[in-house]
Amino acid sequence: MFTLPAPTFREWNGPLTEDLVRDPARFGLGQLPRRLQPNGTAKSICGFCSTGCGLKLHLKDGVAINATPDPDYPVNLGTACPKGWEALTPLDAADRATTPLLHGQPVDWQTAMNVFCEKMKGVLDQHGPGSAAFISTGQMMCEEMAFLGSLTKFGMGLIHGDGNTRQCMATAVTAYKESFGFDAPPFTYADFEESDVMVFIGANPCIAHPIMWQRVLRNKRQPQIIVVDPRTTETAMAATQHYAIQPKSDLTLLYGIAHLLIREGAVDTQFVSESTTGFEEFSTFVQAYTPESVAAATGLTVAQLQCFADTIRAGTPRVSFWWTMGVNQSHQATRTAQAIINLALMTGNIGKPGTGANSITGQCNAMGSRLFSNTTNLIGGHDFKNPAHRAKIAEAMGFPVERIPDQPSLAYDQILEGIESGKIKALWIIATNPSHSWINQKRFNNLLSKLDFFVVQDMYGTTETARQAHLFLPAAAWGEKDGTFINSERRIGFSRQVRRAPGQALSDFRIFRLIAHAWGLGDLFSEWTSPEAVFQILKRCTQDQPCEISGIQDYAMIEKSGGIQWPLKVTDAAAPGFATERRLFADGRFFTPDQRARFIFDPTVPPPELPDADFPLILITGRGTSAQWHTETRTAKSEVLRKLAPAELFLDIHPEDARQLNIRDMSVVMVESRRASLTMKARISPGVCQGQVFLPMHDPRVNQLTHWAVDPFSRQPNYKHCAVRVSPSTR
Ligand SMILES: Nc1nc2c(c(=O)[nH]1)N[C@H]1C(S)=C(S)[C@@H](COP(=O)(O)OP(=O)(O)OC[C@H]3O[C@@H](n4cnc5c(=O)[nH]c(N)nc54)[C@H](O)[C@@H]3O)O[C@H]1N2
Ligand SMILES: Nc1nc2c(c(=O)[nH]1)N[C@H]1C(S)=C(S)[C@@H](COP(=O)(O)OP(=O)(O)OC[C@H]3O[C@@H](n4cnc5c(=O)[nH]c(N)nc54)[C@H](O)[C@@H]3O)O[C@H]1N2
Ligand code: SF4
Ligand SMILES: [Mo]
Repeated sequence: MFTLPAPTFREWNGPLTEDLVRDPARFGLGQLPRRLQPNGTAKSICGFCSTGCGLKLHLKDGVAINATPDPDYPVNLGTACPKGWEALTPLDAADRATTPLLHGQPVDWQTAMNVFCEKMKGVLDQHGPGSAAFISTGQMMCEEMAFLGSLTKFGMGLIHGDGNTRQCMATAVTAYKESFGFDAPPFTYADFEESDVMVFIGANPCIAHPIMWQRVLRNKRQPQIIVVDPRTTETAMAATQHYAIQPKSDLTLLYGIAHLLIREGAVDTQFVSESTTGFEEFSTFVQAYTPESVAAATGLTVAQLQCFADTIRAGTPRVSFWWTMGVNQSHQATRTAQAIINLALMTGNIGKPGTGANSITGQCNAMGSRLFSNTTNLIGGHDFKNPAHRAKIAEAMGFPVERIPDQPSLAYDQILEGIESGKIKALWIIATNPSHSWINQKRFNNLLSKLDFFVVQDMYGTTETARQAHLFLPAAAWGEKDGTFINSERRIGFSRQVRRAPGQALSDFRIFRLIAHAWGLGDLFSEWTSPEAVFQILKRCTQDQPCEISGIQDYAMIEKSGGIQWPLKVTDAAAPGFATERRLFADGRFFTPDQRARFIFDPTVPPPELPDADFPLILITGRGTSAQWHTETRTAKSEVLRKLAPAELFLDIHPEDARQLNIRDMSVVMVESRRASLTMKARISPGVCQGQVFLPMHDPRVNQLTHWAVDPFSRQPNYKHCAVRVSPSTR
């Protein structure tokens, strides 16, 4: 039996469980928020989407009982979507996890730690450092992600760990890094208000980012709004131009628009020559993308292509480009994101108000995960393979440099393939629910059964993933812990504790601390005492990086400023009345070695699973309503949010396809892909094009249908394109 090492943290000076029972507050158990007026209000940042709205939490006897939008926060200016108003409700759900569970049975933390260390060490000792992996999330605080990534990789000796941001933002990360030299979304939300033309590609902000959409509505410049989406979404309906392209033909479309702009001399030649490389090769490359061939591939007319090009041509004031999952979740996702970047570069729409090639993020802290999770990048946007970077991080953290691995992690899909092939034997999943949200769900669930040891850490023990865990660790949730989030526009916000965690649930931060202690790494992590102490370590790790935040003193400064966008150096912060909001690339200099942005491109190829005679329709998946969040572990707990969403799963199908298939509105249909068959009701909707059907991702069954395919550069799954057939159900 594994025994706990001698205590190394000051606050733990006796056997773990006894201490927890005797003085639970020292572990954050049942702890009340400090520093707050017991019946006053506290400010925090919403823990759902990446908009990062400010909320006011109204306290009674020190505990939050109600949430309202913060009128003073610069992001949301007094508004919130239904999820923000209902932010506290999921915390009170009856199925909140209150104890660790071993094979479904409640155990105490001491037992949980014993099992964790014994099993993980057993796997690592027997099969080597590559045999255990973790999957993290964009829904924990920066400090927690950094702790997890550092504990596992610098402490426990793991090599592989990735996050659910692979499902979501990996494409934008790869595209920005290659094109700009750093993962650097350049915009601020003020750009929504300052554009003359906004181009939304594969994005449905009316549903997925409703408060960003409020910022669009505040634009007083009577902007043109272009939406590129195969479906007539709520956002497309609000647009001035909607291009309902053939799914996954975006790359062809964007090359075709570049072709037209070049042909017509509508290029910002000064910006291109001073600030970019590769334009000549790009010009030659797009010659093949003639309007006629592009019209045929995208399903648009030549006149539509011309109208699109005319609207964004250089010399048009202030064009901004915005993209989300319709782009990131594609078979040629990285190149598509870069084709958007290329349009912004060639028209000189970058670094100025109302411009930019702007990726909108998904989860509340996906941006934090991109910088601080220590998964694909070494913490702070560094490179595991670079010896100087390893030395710098070792010094910033006070760790021996030998502890920093010199190879990056496998990507999420490769970790799963490693489990399938028997190379990876132990998996630890934190704050994500892949048994619902990963592609080709049956394959995913089958491979889990190959694990020798499977740990899940979640606020509910009832999720599809948690129910399969050997060991389950109960986590405190948003509102029950302190830490920072980084929103879509690079704004660091402070999210604070306003509730007690239930039962024995501990914040993820505390769980990582407990594990560090149990593993015998207390000395190594002796500085990692609180989220705020870790924030100071993270500041050191960003020194001299494009994302440097050394000028942010502490949490109090973040709160006082209404959030602060990176970068903020000490010298920036010293300037009187320093700007908390900043746009990148105003000087036309990028983060590449020659300080120029790069035109990157590749020929277009067809999607991996095309419709055919057996499976003639294309299935698109995405967000359903603004009241539903992903796998709905949280949003389904709110009666209010449940009422705002459909009670059952509907397949959206075009009237003509329905007529041909003899399907009536609201009749039961069977939807089959090569992976699974499901029954549900059909909803006849002209909002989808003929030959396509749509399903929201929130139903636990939908990913049984999807196809396991990833972009070769970002390794992000292609959730939005697979072949299905639909028939009236005989049941
Ligand atoms: N209410 C709510 N809000 C959320 C979330 C949520 O679950 N619920 N999740 C958050 C997260 S993590 C994310 S990543 C974001 C996602 O935000 P979005 O990306 O805006 O949402 P999706 O619905 O996944 O996809 C956007 C659109 O892409 C379109 N699309 C599909 N295929 C293609 C294609 O080939 N080309 C083009 N141009 N478009 C295509 C779809 O029709 C869809 O309308 O939302 C965030 N906000
Ligand atoms: N078909 C299809 N599938 C998709 C997509 C799509 O468009 N179509 N989109 C993909 C995208 S963009 C994303 S981001 C993923 C999202 O997929 P997931 O990450 O699997 O979805 P969530 O439901 O957000 O899962 C978060 C989990 O963390 C738990 N949790 C919440 N807060 C905390 C906390 O503080 N600590 C701990 N330990 N646990 C916590 C929640 O209870 C929940 O179980 O789905 C992807 N899947
Ligand atoms: S828009 Fe996003 S951040 Fe704002 S309240 Fe809604 S879920 Fe929260
Ligand atoms: Mo996402």
